[in-house]
Amino acid sequence: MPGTQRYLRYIVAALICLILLFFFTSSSSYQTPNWAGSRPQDVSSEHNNAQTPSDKGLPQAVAPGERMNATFVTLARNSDLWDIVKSIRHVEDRFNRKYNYDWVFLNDDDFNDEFKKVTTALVSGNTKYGKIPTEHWSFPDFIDQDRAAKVREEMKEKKIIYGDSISYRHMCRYESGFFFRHSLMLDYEWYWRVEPGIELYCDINYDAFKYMVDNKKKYSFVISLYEYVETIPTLWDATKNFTKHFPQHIAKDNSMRFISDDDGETYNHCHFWSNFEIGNLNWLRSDAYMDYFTSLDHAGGFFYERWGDAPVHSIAAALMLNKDEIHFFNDIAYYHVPFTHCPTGEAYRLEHKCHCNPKENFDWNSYSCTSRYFELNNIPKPQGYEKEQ
Ligand SMILES: Nc1nc2c(ncn2[C@@H]2O[C@H](COP(=O)(O)OP(=O)(O)OP(=O)(O)O)[C@@H](O)[C@H]2O)c(=O)[nH]1
Ligand SMILES: [Mg+2]
Repeated sequence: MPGTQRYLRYIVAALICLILLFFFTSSSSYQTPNWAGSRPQDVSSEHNNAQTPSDKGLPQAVAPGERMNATFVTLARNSDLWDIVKSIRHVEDRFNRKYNYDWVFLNDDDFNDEFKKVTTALVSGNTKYGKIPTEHWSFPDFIDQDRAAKVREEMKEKKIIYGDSISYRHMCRYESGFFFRHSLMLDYEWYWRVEPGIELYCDINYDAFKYMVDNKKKYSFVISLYEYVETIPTLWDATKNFTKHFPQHIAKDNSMRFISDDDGETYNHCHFWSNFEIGNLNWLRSDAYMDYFTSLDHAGGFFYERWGDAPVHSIAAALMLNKDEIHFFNDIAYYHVPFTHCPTGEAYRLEHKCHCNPKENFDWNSYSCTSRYFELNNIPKPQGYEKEQ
């Protein structure tokens, strides 16, 4: 009997060992292959369907209401692609994904397929691509090319920025007198200019174009500053020549005090920085503006000096529009190298998810002209501006 009992004990112990062995081996073989195998399987099935939850896209948060007859407009080369896509991303994320306005791209060359494909993918509105006619991007016949070449040499020696560039001069002349007449732009009444490499720092939760329409604005800015004097030595003489011949184009309630400290005798070099503009195309197409551009063009300073479109647009707006037709978009927080407009006032910045550093705001810097705009228009400066001076 004791022998039988011992056998039974051996059998029970062996059974227990077998059960334990089965339990351990089966649990590890259950976990390991499934853990290791399930994820690659899931991933590959996602790839097969080419659809992750985010691929399906979030519902579009499109703002209700009417749209203005407006477009974004960008002058660019194919080589600007990877800088303009950054700008588009900012504009879409902060504003246009809710409004879906069109975007016109202009170039003195043909845009290539890559440029068109990538920008079209990013813009929520329709995209249009235009080639600039050669006669809008070349030396007019009344320009003495030898004289222009000599000036470029001199400016190169003086190290004036873009002083030796022909294409920069064509660009400034084009932005001054032609972009609003391009056939693609004729469909629109309002434009918002966007350059490569800009940033928008705050949400824009209303239609800036509609603001312009509803408030009878014609031109707007976010940054103003003094122009580099060497690029425009005779621009003011040419302007005075224009005002003498076309006094009828000067607005009664103009902003002369923004651009001159001596009632028009001399130019103080203040201008609105035109790499950002929201404006009215019909104003630029008006006789008043066109007479100004034509008289400046014949004076030759786009080529014999290096007149920029910023002082040209600004002087025109200051003289030919009434004060209340020019708007400062304090709420459009903006960067174009090297200056930032970051709205003054913490409450606004927090509410609009701004990501600019208020210490970098240029508005109240001594090199900015924006204080003059506030004073001229009797607008109180925002609370806290002193701390940003
Ligand atoms: N198609 C075309 N576009 C140009 C040319 N030169 C400049 N642009 C565009 O004209 C606008 C102004 O040129 P920018 O080079 O930005 O001039 P800027 O703003 O004075 O100077 P930075 O931005 O500091 O270089 C931008 O939208 C450029 O993409 C050109 O030769 N051809
Ligand atoms: Mg630029």
